[in-house]
Amino acid sequence: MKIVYGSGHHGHSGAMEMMYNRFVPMFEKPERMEQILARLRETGFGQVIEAERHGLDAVHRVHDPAYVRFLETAWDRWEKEMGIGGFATAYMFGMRGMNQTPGDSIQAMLSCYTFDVCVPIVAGTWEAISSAVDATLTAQQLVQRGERTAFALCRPPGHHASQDLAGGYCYINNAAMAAQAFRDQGAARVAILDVDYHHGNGTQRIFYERSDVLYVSIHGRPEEEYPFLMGFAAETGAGDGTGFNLNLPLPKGTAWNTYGPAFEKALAAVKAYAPDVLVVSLGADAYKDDPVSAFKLESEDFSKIGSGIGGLGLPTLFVMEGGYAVEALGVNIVNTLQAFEAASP
Ligand code: SP5
Ligand code: ZN
Repeated sequence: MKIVYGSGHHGHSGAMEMMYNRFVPMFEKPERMEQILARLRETGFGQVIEAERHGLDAVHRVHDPAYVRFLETAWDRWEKEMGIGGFATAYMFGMRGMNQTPGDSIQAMLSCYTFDVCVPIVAGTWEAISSAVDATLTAQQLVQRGERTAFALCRPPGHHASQDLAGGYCYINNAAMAAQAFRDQGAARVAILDVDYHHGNGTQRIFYERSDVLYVSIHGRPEEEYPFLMGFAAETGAGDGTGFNLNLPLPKGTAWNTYGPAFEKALAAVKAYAPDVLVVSLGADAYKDDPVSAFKLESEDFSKIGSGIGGLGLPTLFVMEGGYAVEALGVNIVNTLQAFEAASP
């Protein structure tokens, strides 16, 4: 399996995030990639290649160009307008039901284009975002040109980001962009299977009214887990997209005995849709020791996820999402990919 590494991510680091009652160093940090690369070297699995440069055309197919421009210029605007360093983050968010002027200031833009306090912007953020886009599109091209599979190993992740909103460590929705690229290059139907512990509210939003991209997600129940406002089972799509969004929320403490049956349902939904290609939003934060989540999957359970996906026999693009138990992250990701290959028909 070719693994396309977005190596330009290192400068996206050093910021803090809110953990309900205190500021902590961001969980979504460069060491995550190092751990996965180390495990790949240790096991000899896969062939790591560099991402090729791509422009922003594919990004603009799923994101508002003005939003993308904001991401690109936010750090410079912050430094110039605020005259301080640190990291750019919103001070307030949209005020529902009250008149407001979007404005052209960095504060107004942060308020308009972000939805939570987990998307800090530093000097290296845009380079990291572009690097993840390049890795994803390079891997997408490999599958488009006939490889059975490829893995985009990159950060920042993407599944919380929608057309014009960043949140949950995510700025550009890499998986959604890849799904759209497959559609634009001839696939009639694309399925996205999101096994990150969190609901991919951004991906759901992007494809909610469409029947040409199926979104299936297994995640912590929104009643008790981030992103709290979306990810309910009743959200099944709208308009043309009715019936093409499947949320499988599970309670805190979920281990394989509960996860397994939901995973089977997810696989069955993908199979029934009969897509031309599958995009997997691959997060490993359902792991038992993950610091931001509450499922109880073991490292061996990631092998079950990989073999279940491999058994579908579809051209499959894996795109990296979350996973913050850094010591185990390499093992969990590589277990998934190895089992996928072993189970592939
Ligand atoms: C891509 C991705 O995985 N984004 C996740 C963003 C989650 N941010 C909110 C985290 C909530 C922290 N929960 C703390 C639980 C403490 N045990
Ligand atoms: Zn997650």
